[in-house]
Amino acid sequence: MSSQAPISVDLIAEQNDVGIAALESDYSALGTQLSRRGIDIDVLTKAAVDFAVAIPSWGVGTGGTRFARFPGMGEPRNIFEKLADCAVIQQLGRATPTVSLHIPWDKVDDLSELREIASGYGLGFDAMNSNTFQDQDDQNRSYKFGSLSHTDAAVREQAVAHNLECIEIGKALGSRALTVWIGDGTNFPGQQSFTRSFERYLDAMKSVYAGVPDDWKLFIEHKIFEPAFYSTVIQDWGSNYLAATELGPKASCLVDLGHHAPNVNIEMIVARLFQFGKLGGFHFNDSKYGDDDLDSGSINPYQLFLVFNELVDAKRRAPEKFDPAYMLDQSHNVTDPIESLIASAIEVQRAYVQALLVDRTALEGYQNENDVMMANRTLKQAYNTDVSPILAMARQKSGGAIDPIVAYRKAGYRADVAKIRPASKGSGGGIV
Ligand SMILES: [Mn+2]
Repeated sequence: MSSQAPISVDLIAEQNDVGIAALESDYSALGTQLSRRGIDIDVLTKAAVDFAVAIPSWGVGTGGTRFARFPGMGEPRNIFEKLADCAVIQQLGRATPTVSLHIPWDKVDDLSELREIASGYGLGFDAMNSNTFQDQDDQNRSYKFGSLSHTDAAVREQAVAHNLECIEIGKALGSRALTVWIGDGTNFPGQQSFTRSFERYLDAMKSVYAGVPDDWKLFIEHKIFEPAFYSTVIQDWGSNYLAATELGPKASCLVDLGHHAPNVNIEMIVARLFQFGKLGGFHFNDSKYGDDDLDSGSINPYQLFLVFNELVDAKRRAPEKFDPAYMLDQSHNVTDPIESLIASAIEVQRAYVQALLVDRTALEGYQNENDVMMANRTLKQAYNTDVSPILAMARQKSGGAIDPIVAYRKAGYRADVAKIRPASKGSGGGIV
C-alpha cells in the first residue's frame, strides 16, 4: 500500500491469521478440481490480482431516491474525506486502485495537493465526470431544458465550457478520460424535435471532442430514461454508437448496466460495440426494474457473468483492441457505502474470473455443431464454479483482507470517522 494506510496493517494481519488455514484448504481443493479441467488456479489468481475497477467518488456518500435521502454515520464531507474512504476500500479489497471524480462536486482549489494526497493513499484518478444535469450556484444559465442539446446556443456553450474545464482538471490529476452523460430529453411528445436536439448535441460535442487530448478517451453514456421520461437525447446504444462514430476515434460508448430497459440483452450490446470498435467502458451496478443503482451482482450475477463472458471472448479475439474502462456506479441508500463498494468490486472481479473458466475451444465446437445443451452447459459449468477462494487468495497475496467486510467492521473505521464528521441532515430527493 502507501505511506498512509487508514486501517491498521496489524489488524488486517491478525484477521488473516484467523482465516488463512481454511482459505488454504479451500484453495487447494478448488485447485485440484480445476486442474482436472486443465486449468491452473495460480494463473486465475494472478488475473484476479491484476483486475481493477474504479470507485466513483460519489459512491462513498449515502445516496438517495427521488423521495428522500437518509444520511449514514460519518459521511465524507469533501473529496479529501471521500479519498480516505476510497483508500479503505482499496486497502482491504485490493481491486479498486483508482477513483473517478465528479465535477463540480469534487472541485478543489489546489489540484496538486489532491493528487499528492491520493498518491499517498496509493490511489490514482480514473475518468472525469462532468455534470450538466443540475444547476450550480455560480452558473449563469439553467439546464432545466437541456444542456449540450439546449435550444439556446449560450446554454450549449456553457455546457461545452464546463466539459473542457473537466478535461483541464483531469490533466492536472493524471486522468485520461472524460465521461459525458446528459440528462437532456423531453417529458412530453412534441416538446422538442428528436432530430434537431440530436443535431445540436452533436454540434456541441464536436467542441468538447476538439478539447480531448490525443491520449485521452471520451466516453459517451446512454440512458433510456430519467430525468426525462418521454425521450432522452442519448437514449440507447444505437444513438450512442451514432454519436461516437460521428465524433471520431477518441469517442466510444459507455455501458451503464442500469441504463437499459428491463430484460434487454446487455451482453449482446457489449459484443456488438466491441466488434465495431466502440466499446469504451462500463458503469457496473445491478437493477430489478430500472436504473436502480443497486450493488453489482446483488440481483442478477448471471448477467454480470455473461457480460464478462463477452469481454473475455473479445480480448481473446482482438487483444490489441481490448481496453475497456471499468467503473462502479451505484447509489447506496441502506448500507454502509464502503461495505457496498468492497462487496461490489468483489462481485465484478468474481464475474471476470468465472468468465476466464469458460472452455472456449469446447464452446466454439459446440456452437459449430449446434449442440445447444452442451454449449449452454459449458457456460453454466464456469458460472457455477465458486471462485471465492481465488478472490480471497488474491486479496491476501496483495496485502488485503481475506474477509474485507469483517476486517472493516473489526477496525471500527465508521465509528471513528463519525466522531470527526458531523451527521448531515436528511433531505429531499436527489439521486443521480
Ligand atoms: Mn452511470
